[in-house]
Amino acid sequence: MSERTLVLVKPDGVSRGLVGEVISRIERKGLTLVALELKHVSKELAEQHYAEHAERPFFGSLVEFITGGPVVAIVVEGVRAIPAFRQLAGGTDPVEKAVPGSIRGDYGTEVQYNLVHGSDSADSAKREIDLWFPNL
Ligand code: FUP
Repeated sequence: MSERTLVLVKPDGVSRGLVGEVISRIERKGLTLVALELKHVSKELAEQHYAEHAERPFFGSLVEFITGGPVVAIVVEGVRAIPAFRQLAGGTDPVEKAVPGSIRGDYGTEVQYNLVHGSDSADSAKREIDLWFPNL
């Protein structure tokens, strides 16, 4: 069963020139790009995207980071696309959780600067795709 997920290459991934690398890994996995946009993220969009973390101590700095430079937002489609991209991304902490071979495990060291986002469930994917691509 095909499904869609929202992928973000965060400002650190864009500024480090890793957009092509992330897209390449998505394509090599057998997933398809459905929509793609380079976006400057408003504070409002960032706060909505990370609403589940609103009460966490890192929320302010996370919103500041994600609005601090352009982000590449991508809708990715394919069989088991949601867990498949989470596998490509690796765990949230690039050193403690993400293994080498994953995007975060290969390129990251700090939790906040973990390069990519991928929806974590079907409900989140729907909510996030509606938020980032309202016309899709
Ligand atoms: P993930 O689903 O792997 O992107 O991770 P979470 O939804 O748990 O966290 C969202 C983002 O919050 C992470 F990508 C980075 C940031 N974060 C921190 O900055 N510090 C933390 O302790 C946990 C998460």
